[in-house]
Amino acid sequence: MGVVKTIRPYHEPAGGWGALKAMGTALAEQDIALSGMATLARMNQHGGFDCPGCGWADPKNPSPFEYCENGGKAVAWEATTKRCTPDFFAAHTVSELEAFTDFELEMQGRLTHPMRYDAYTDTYVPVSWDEAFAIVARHLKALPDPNMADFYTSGRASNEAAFLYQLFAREYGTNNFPDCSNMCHEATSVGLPQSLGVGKGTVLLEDFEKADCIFIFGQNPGTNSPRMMTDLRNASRRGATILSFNPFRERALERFQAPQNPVEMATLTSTPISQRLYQVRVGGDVALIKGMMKRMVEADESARTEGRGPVLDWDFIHGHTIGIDALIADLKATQWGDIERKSGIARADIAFAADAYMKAERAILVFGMGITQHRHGTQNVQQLANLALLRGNIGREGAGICPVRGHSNVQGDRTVGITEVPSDALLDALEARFGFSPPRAPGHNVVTALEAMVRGEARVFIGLGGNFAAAIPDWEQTQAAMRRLDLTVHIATKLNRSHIVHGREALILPCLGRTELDEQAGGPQAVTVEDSMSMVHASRGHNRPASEQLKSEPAIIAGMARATLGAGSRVAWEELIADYARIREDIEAVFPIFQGYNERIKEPGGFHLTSLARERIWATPSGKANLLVCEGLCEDPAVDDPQALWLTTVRSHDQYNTTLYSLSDRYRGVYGQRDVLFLNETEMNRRGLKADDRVDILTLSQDGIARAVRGFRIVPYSFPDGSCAAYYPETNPLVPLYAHDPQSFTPSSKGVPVRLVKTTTQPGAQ
Ligand SMILES: Nc1nc2c(c(=O)[nH]1)N[C@H]1C(S)=C(S)[C@@H](COP(=O)(O)OP(=O)(O)OC[C@H]3O[C@@H](n4cnc5c(=O)[nH]c(N)nc54)[C@H](O)[C@@H]3O)O[C@H]1N2
Ligand SMILES: Nc1nc2c(c(=O)[nH]1)N[C@H]1C(S)=C(S)[C@@H](COP(=O)(O)OP(=O)(O)OC[C@H]3O[C@@H](n4cnc5c(=O)[nH]c(N)nc54)[C@H](O)[C@@H]3O)O[C@H]1N2
Ligand SMILES: [Mo]
Repeated sequence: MGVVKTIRPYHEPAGGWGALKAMGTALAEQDIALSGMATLARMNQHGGFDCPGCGWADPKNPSPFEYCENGGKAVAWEATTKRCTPDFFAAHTVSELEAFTDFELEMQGRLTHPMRYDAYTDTYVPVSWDEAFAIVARHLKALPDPNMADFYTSGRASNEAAFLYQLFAREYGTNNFPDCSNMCHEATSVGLPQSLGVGKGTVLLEDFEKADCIFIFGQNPGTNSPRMMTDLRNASRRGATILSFNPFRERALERFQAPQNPVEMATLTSTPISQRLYQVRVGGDVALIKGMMKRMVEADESARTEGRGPVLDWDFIHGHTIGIDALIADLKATQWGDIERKSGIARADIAFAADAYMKAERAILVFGMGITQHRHGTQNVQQLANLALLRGNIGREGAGICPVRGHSNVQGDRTVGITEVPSDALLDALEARFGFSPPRAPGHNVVTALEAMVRGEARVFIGLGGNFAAAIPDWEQTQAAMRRLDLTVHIATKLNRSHIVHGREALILPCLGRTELDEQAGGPQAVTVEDSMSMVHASRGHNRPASEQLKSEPAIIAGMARATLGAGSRVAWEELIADYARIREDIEAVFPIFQGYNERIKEPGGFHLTSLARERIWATPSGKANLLVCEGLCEDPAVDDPQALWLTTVRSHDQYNTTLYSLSDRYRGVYGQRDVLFLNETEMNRRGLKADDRVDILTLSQDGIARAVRGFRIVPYSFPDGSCAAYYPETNPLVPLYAHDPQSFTPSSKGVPVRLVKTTTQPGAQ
C-alpha cells in the first residue's frame, strides 16, 4: 500500500491503458499474473464461470475478452495464492485483529479451514465441519422461537445455494431473510411492482442496440458495471443521445477508451459518452424527473393547441395506464422555482433533457444506487416509471426501464425465494413440494433485523457471504448489538470485519468461490445465476480449490440443515448435494417460470425469465400500469441547520463494496487515501474551509444520538451546492438506522444530512 497520498486530477478518458495497467497490478498483487490470465480467459464464456463482479448481462456471443478491469480485480481477489490459515489465527488474538484495517484483513488471502471462536484464548481455532454444524444446530434448537434467528444473504450466492438456504430457514421455521438487496435495489423491488406489476427491469442487452436515447440516473457504469461501457460506447457511436444525471461528473459517463478496441488504444482516442451531464443535487431526483414530466405535459398541451401531433403517447396512456389525471394535476401544481431549487438544475437545462427524451422514438432509463438509497427511494423509482410510461417506453423494442443490479446474482437470489415477505403462492408451492408447513408471518429485512438485535430479541445470525457488520448503517449501535448475539456464523471466502465483530460464540465457514471446481458425489457441478436482464445461465469453476477443507455453499447449508432438522427433515439434503440438477428440479417445481431448467441452461448464453411488463401485461390489481403521484419534492424531514449539507456515500473505482482493492480512486484523482470529503468551493468558502483542511462530519440526527466520523480531508471538487460526498463504508457510522425509506426500508445512504466542524484533534495516523 505504498501509494503516496495525493490528489491529482485525472484528465484521461475512462478505460484505456490505465484500465489494463490496473488489472495487471491487481493480478500481480495476488501473485497470480499467469494463472490469473488463464482464469480470466474462462470468465463469462460458455462452459466457464460467471464473473463474480457485477450483474451486467453477457452478450450472446462473448468476445474472448469478456471481462473488464474491475471484473479482473474481482477474480484476482478470489483466485489469489495468499492463504489465511489456522497459523495466522493462532498468531493473532481477535482483539489484535480489531486493529487491522479492512484492507489488511482481506489481504490475508483465502480462508482455508473452518474456525471457531475460543473465548478463553480470544482466538479463532480450527474446528471440524461436523463440530461446526453441531454448534449451529445446538444454538438454533435452543431458541424458544425460530424468529430469533436471522439468515442473511449476500448477492453472490448462486440460485442453488440461495434456494437451499431459504428451504433450510423455512423448514426450521422463519422468514427472517435480511438480504444485501435490502440495502441496495429494494426500492426497485417494492416500487416497480406498484407501477408496472414486476419488480425487475424490462430491457435486454439487444435493446441497447436499438435505443436512440439512454438516460442514466445515479449509476456509475465505468466503475460498477464496466462491461456496460461497451454497450454505451456502441450506442454513442450510432448517434444515440445519452444524458447522465449525477452529482459527480463521473469520468466514464463523459469519455471512454475501450480497452478491447485496438484503434482507440493505439491512437489514444476515445468515445464521448454523455452529451450532457446534469449535476443534480444529492436527493434532488424527484424534483428533476418531475421537472422533465412537467415540461412534457406543457409541450403536449401547446402542440395540441397548435394542431401538431401529441408529445405524450396517449394511445398507450389510455390503453395501458391509470392515473394520468392525478399525475398531470400534481405536475401542474409543482412550481418551477421549487423544482430548480431542489434539483439544483435550471429550468432551461431540464427542458433540454425533456426535449431530447420527447424526440426519441425509443428510450431506455437506466438507474442505480443514486436513485434507490434514499428515504424517498421508492418514489424516485416510481417517478422514473412515470417518465417511461408517459411516452409508452415500456414493452417496446429498444425501450424500457433498466435498474442495474449490484451483486452478480442478487436478482436470482430473490427469484428463488430469498424474501422476508413471501407470497402465499411461494409458500403453498413449498408446502406442496416438500410437505412441511412453512411459516406464514413476514420476517426481518436488514433494518428490522438490526432493530431486533438492538432490542436484544434476535440471538443468532447466519451470513451466507457478504460482510454484514461493515455494510450496515449506524455502526456504533448496530455493531454493538451484533457483539451481544449468542452466535454469529459466516460462510465466507476471506476474512472480514464481520468475523471480528462477532457474537459470544462465532464460526467462520470457508467456502469455494465461483472460479473453483465444485466436485460432489455425482461429479463436477455447475451452479446458475440470473443477471440484471433476467438471463439465467450456468457457471462452472475450473481452478483447484484454495484448500482441501473447503466446502461448497450448498454443501455447507445442507450440513447445517441436516444437523439442525435431523431425521425429521422433509428434504433429501444429501441427494441434492450429490447432484445440483436435483436442486434445480426442486426450483422448477416451486417456480414454474423455470420450466425445463436443466435443459435450458445448456443453451449457450442461458435463457430469459420473461418479465410480464416487457409483454405489456400488467400484473397489478387493476390490470393496468399505474402512474403514481409523489406528493411534493421529497424535502427530507426538516433540517433547520443553515449549515446543513446532504452527504452521499459512494464507491471508489478500487473497491468492491466493503472489499478495498487499494486506497486510490483513479478517475476522481484520489490516491492512497479514503478519508476525504468532496465539496465545492462555494460551500468551502461559506464555511471558511480550504483544500486539505481536516473536518469532522456530524450527522444532524433526529434521535439525539451523536454520530460522527473525524479527520476527513477536504477535496475541492465540482459538486452541486448543498451536497457533499465521501466513501462507503467508512461513513456508514453516519447513516442512522431510522433513516430509511418507509416503504422499502432501504437505508438512506445516499442522503444523510450532515454538518462539518473543523477537526481540532490531530488526525494522527489518518
Ligand atoms: N467494481 C465494483 N463493481 C460493483 C460494486 C463495487 O463496489 N465495485 N458494487 C456492486 C453493487 S452491490 C452495486 S449495488 C452496484 C452499485 O453501482 P452504482 O449504482 O453505480 O453505485 P454507487 O457507486 O454507490 O453510486 C452510483 C452513483 O450515484 C451517484 N449519486 C449519489 N447520490 C446521488 C443522488 O442523490 N442522485 C443521483 N442522481 N445520483 C447520485 C454517485 O455519484 C454515483 O456515481 O455495483 C456493483 N458492482
Ligand atoms: N453507506 C453505504 N452503505 C452501503 C452501500 C452504500 O452505497 N453506502 N451499499 C449497499 C449495497 S448496494 C450492498 S449490495 C451492500 C453489500 O453488502 P455485502 O454483500 O454484505 O458486502 P460485500 O462487501 O459485497 O461482501 C464481501 C465479503 O463477501 C465474501 N465473499 C466474497 N465472495 C464470496 C463467495 O463467493 N461466497 C461467499 N460465501 N462469500 C463470499 C467475502 O468474505 C467478502 O469479505 O452494502 C450496502 N451498504
Ligand atoms: Mo448492491
